Amino acid sequence: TTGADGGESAARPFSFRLLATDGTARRGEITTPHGVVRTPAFMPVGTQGTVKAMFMDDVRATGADVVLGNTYHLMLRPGAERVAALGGLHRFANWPHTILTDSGGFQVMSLAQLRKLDETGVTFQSHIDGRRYELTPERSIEIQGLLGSDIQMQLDECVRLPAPPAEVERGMRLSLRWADRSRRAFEAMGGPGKGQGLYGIVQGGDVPALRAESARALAAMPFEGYSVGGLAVGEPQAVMLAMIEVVEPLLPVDKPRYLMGVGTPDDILESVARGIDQFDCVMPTRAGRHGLAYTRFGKLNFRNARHADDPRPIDPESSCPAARDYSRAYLHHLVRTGEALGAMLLTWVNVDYYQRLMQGARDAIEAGRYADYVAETKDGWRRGEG
Ligand code: PRF
Repeated sequence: TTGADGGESAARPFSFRLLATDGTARRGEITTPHGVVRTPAFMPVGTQGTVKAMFMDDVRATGADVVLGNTYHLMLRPGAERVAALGGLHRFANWPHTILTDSGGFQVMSLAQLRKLDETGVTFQSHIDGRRYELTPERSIEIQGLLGSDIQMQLDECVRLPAPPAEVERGMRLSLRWADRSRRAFEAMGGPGKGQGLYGIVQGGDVPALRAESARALAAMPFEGYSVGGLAVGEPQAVMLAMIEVVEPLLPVDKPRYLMGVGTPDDILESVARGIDQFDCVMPTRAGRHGLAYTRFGKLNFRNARHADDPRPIDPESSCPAARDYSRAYLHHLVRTGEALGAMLLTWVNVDYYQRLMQGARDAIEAGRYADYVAETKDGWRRGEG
């Protein structure tokens, strides 16, 4: 059937194909009702149905195959039922390609007031108008279905680190019970029939035995993919990478793995080396709005006066107009004056750089030279512009 947004439904069910490996690094392809996602993939964050300060056409042109939306924000405003009545999130946001939604629990715990978490789910007060809401595994799946997202997440509890192991264990076990309820709800609401995918989320903090137990239990359940949650929440990078190394061999090889909320370009390169296929992070978009550019020469802070008289573009060889067609002096001026265009251009530069980074990773894995790619890329950041 063809949906209101022109997307094919059951005709193109969720699937994952592994195309090449290089050590533990993987090159693959996720197919969803709204297109093909080349992995390893970076998914720009579009919390409110917008990748902040960018046109969707430009997001697409950087090479993004999928963007992320947030259950928490969209359920509060404009409301999931309203988005559904308007034809779903793809049409609402003018993004006809793949959409992944997070389940809301993580955002409730970081943004909402008066939160109460129990076996049933989480109740909270809206940070917008103070109204009370309840988010259960079932309601989260219902909302993600109303939004029409192609890749959905189970409701989970992410325990911030450092935390006592007993607290990490409680959150991990609760997340496993919610995984089961989320799966039942997803099937009852017809998700698989619409070709959508549901991912289970591995928790277990920085405790290897809890990580392993979580990964094993989820792998025994029928999910289309597996997320690794509860990382990049205050622990050192070495701990995050060690936890990935614990869970990676326990997850099904024929399903995609998504590391939630990560990360810096360095985090991404190191995690791809350890078998992660999907990433999202506010870093490129948020940094862009704060005057920071990610480039192949490393980070550039456009608040810094050293750019004030520099007539060079960020990168004359870039295919991104924002990096190629505007002088550094002008970008510095826009950032210093707080002009909207400064945020727009630097967000574009960063989203483009992250997509170049991922394209490079995909090409290198196919060519069996991923380790060299990582070394060369890091060398570029270190060298700067010579
Ligand atoms: N769970 C969910 N979303 C998330 C996380 C998580 O643990 C993280 C942790 N880095 C980011 N986003 N549902």
